[in-house]
This record gives sequence, structure tokens and C-alpha cells, in this order.
Amino acid sequence: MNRRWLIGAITVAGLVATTMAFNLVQAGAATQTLHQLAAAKGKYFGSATDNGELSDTAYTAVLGGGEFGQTTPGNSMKWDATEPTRGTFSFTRGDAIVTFAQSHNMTVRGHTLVWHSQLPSWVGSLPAAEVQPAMVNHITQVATHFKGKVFAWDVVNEPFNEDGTFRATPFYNAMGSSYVATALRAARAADPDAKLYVNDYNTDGLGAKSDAMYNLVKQLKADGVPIDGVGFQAHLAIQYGFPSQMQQNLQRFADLGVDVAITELDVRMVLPRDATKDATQATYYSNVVKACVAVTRCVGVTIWDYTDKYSWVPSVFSGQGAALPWDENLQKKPTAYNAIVAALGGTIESPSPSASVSTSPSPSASISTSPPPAGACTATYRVVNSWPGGFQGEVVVTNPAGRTGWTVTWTFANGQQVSQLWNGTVSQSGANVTVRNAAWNGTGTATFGFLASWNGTNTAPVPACA
Ligand code: 9MR
Repeated sequence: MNRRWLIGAITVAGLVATTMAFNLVQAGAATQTLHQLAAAKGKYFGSATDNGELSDTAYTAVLGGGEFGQTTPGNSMKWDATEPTRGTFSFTRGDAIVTFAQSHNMTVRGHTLVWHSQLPSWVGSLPAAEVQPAMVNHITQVATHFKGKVFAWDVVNEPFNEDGTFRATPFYNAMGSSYVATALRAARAADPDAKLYVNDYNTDGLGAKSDAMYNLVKQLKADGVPIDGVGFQAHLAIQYGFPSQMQQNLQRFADLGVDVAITELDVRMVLPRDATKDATQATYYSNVVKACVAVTRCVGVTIWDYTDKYSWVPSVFSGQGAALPWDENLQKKPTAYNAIVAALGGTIESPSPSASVSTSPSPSASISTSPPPAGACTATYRVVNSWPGGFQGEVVVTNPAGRTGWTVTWTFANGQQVSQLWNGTVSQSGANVTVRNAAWNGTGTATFGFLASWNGTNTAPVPACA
């Protein structure tokens, strides 16, 4: 190929790619929902829901408003809801959620067919020989009813103890570990098109419990048992640290030839909320979503309801909560929400004022201001909050009257890296950071904020404004 032509082609391709990226970023700010961003990567973004919540119109406006392309019923397809007495089935509540989902372009994950919890007492009272037929009948009836309405089933939920041994449930006690294969085969027979999952918590990172799940899936595959996916609940808590090597963990399951999904994501904290905890929570959300994005066979992320108003956390973990990206007033939390947007490759939208957490200004030592060339804008940089490994920064920009648009640049001295930024558009190349105004804050005074990583030293750079 002619060398000149090749260089020209590369340059044109580069320009086209740059322009496309710019357009995508612009579109993201205005129109892209979490699900649209996920869908652009071939995945879904969903939220669990429950029947009582469907009468809350402010709640359903968000649930069905486009942010979520998938839902999971939090309770209404479980055994106690569907077969409270032996042989008597009730699908009304599950059907209501399917109907809501279908009328709002959302798909449904079925949850869950075989679980030791929310299990009516009659199952535990059966003689051992009766448990298998009861389990197979339950799976057959429920999966047949929802056939064509759910794209996946958590066939078996939470089979393991923390140390990786099988949990002693009525199913395990009656059948041993073979109950998992029996359940999967019954589900496949009832609904051949549904993706069949085993789902658990505290298997999100590497460890004894995820090793046990890994070995189970490997054995099921070797035995030709129908298993299509593994669900990672991802009920996380900032005080316990982020799961070890989550992306690597998801990938090793994918490498066994199954899909993986983040099925019940929430990130709780010890109350009350503050900016530091919110920032850590945002990092967790970002890490989980990035792990899914990085693993081709990760099919999607479901948060375990989207708002603190309906979170299960406070009722189970006393003094903890604030686990979801929307607060109890159904307002987006800018930190968590924006972190998810960024992790999905979208543009950060501006934070909603009512949802922001107020923070006290940091000591003046971290403030640095650029010398203002005549007629130019000024920029003042400060660290709002800092914690091991991360910090929240803020820059106040002032444009002289009559001047529109600004570009703030600075150079980090210690390897700091911006992970997300709001009220502006950021790019970072090595140590050099460039932030341009958003469409709506190019005149007068504007404030943008960001989250960044640091290590060892966090020297405040002197920003320039042009
Ligand atoms: O969100 C569910 C909550 O409303 C129920 O009270 C609770 C009862 O166990 O189950 C919650 O959902 C659980 C899910 O089904 C399985 N993984 C853990 C979830 C949180 O407890």
C-alpha cells in the first residue's frame, strides 16, 4: 500500500474516531440512560422491584422511565409466594411484575426456584424421600408458568456456606449436592429457552466460597448438566473492603463456558452518609460495573432495587443503609450514579443539588489559584476531602463578563488520576488534565468537582484557565 495514502487514511480515521467519540459523549450527557449505556456494550442494567412498590407512582416513574432495561422480582417468585401450601400455586404477584416489565420494555430475571430461605415450613417437614419430587414439581410448575416471560432463572440460590461447604438445607439434607443438578435439569425441561443460573453472595471475589462455586460449575459442565450462568449477588459494604480481584473472578467463571451476571448489587455503609463514604461507595459501584464491562460474558448488572426507600439493608443490618444510587427521596446520588455512568462509558451528568451531601471546606493549605492573565478566566483548585487512595477535588472557575467558555488545565505531580468529574468534560493524558465547560456553565462562575486517586503525596496543582 502507498505509504502516503496509508498515513492519510490513518489521519482521517483518527479524525473520524475522535469526532464520533465526541458525539457519543455529547449524546450521553443529554440522553443516555444507564440501560442505554449498558446496551451499547451488549449488556443490560436493571433494578429489582417488589409488588408493594408498584403502587408508588413516583417510584414507578423512575423504574419504568428508561434507566433500567431489566428487573428482578425481589420476593414474588420465591417458593413462599408461589407455592405456600403443597400443590397450591399462586402466580398473581409474579405476573404483576412481569406485566409492569413488559409494558416498560424491561426483561425479567426469575428469582428464585430453590432456596433455603422464604421456604414454606411444609417443605422442611417432608420425609426425605418426598423432597425431590416436591422440588421437581415446584420447579416444573413455576418455570412452566413463567416460560417465555423470564429470560433467566436463579434455579438454585445460595447453596454454599462461607467456608465453601454445602449449606445444610432440606434439599441438601435429602439429596446431597446432587440436588443442584436435579434442579437444573427440571428447570431445563420446563423452560428450555431460559438461561439457568446458580446464584450466591460473597462469591464476588476470589476466596473459599467462590472456589466452591467454581468447582461446582466445573463439575456440572463436565457432567453435562444444563447450567448457563453464575449470578454474583454483590451485596457489598464499604466497611469490609472491596472483594478481591472481582474481574479476575468473573473471568475464570466465564472461561468455564458460562455467562456471569451481577444480580443483586448494593453497597451499604454505616450511617450516617457523608461525602467520604459516598465517594468510597461510588468507587465500589464503579469497580463492579467496570468488572462486568471488562468481561465479555458478563451479561448485565442488576441493583437490588434502585432507591434507599425500598432497600432491604436497614431492616437486616441495624445502623447501616444508604446502599443504592438513588436516595430515599428518589433523588440520584451524584457520586454513585455518576460513577456508574462513567464505568459504562458515559458522560457524567451534573449533580442534582438536592441530592448532594454538604461537606466542610478543607484547610486553605490545599487551595491554589492561577495567576489571572488579563481578560482570561481564573481557576481555583482545592481538595474537598481525602482518604487513603482517593480524594474529591473541586475547581471554581470565573470568567470575565462577556466571555463564554473555559478550558482549565493542570498537571498532577504525583501520579493522581481522575476517575470521574461532574459539571464539565474531562480528559487526562498522563499527568495532564484538561477540563472544558459543560454546555450550560460556560459563563460567569462555575464549579466543577471530581474524584481522583492518589498515592503517597497529593500535591495540589496550580490550574491554568483559558
Ligand atoms: O429483597 C428481599 C427482601 O425484601 C426480603 O425480605 C429478603 C428475605 O430473605 O430477601 C431479599 O432478597 C434477598 C434475595 O432474594 C437473595 N439474596 C439476598 C437478598 C437480600 O436479603
